[in-house]
Amino acid sequence: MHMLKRLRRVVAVVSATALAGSPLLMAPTVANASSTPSTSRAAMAHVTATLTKKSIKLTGIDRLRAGRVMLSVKGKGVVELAMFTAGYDSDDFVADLNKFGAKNDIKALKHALKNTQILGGISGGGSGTVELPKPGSYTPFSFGDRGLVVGDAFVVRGPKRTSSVPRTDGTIIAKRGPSWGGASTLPTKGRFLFKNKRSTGVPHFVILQQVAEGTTTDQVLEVLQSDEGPEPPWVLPGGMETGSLSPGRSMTVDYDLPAGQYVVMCFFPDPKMGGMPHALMGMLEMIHLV
Ligand SMILES: [Cu+2]
Repeated sequence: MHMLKRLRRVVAVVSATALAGSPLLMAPTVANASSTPSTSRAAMAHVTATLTKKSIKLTGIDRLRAGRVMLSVKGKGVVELAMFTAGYDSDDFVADLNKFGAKNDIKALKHALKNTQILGGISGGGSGTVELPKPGSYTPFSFGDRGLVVGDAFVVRGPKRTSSVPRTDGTIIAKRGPSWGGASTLPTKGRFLFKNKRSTGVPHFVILQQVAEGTTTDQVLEVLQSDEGPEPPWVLPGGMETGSLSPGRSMTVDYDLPAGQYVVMCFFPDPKMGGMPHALMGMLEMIHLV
């Protein structure tokens, strides 16, 4: 999906009363995002999520232990994993996010975030690793065109498995500001570590959007802030996105993208800024895939 369409949808939701029944955020998969075949068949458990319009089915969850697991996703959209606090469940999550989506109800967004740890997620066709921090119940979910899809919860048991982060080719770090840190160049194909620093206090996700060489973050911001207008010529077809991470969490993402310049963005709605997507608060950075 094109950057502008995607952003405008987020902005529309954030500012909107007109979208009842069309909960929350964000974007389906971008073309070109694809997974690197898994080479390490080591001890790490492998969960596969299959996303349809109405459901998320998981395999590989029997006798799963806490710790890092490989996650592969099939279907159109991003499948993310959540862990809820005691007394809060997926019905509450859906209700809060629908309230936020329909009426920009910031209280509902804050309530959801207070009770939910988002542990990362992977786009359809992709793979990566996420960490299930402790024994307990985990719930898969996905935001799509038709709203929020939630799958059945699954239980993981302890003791936690010692699971090291796989080797990565670079790091993308969400920092306070909100802003980006980490690598300024990555290979065109490989695996990056995405880390959300605890000090950010809010979830973040990664969108990589290919842009023409020399495009500036000011140019991107200007376009994101405008409601109208054609897709600018510097928007190029390469791109991918991840699911969100709560503060202090990390995930790894396998990717394979065309070489060139990319803008790194996050559109997570900021609860302290009236639900403004982080990119509009300046969470934009240019990197190169070489
Ligand atoms: Cu963000």
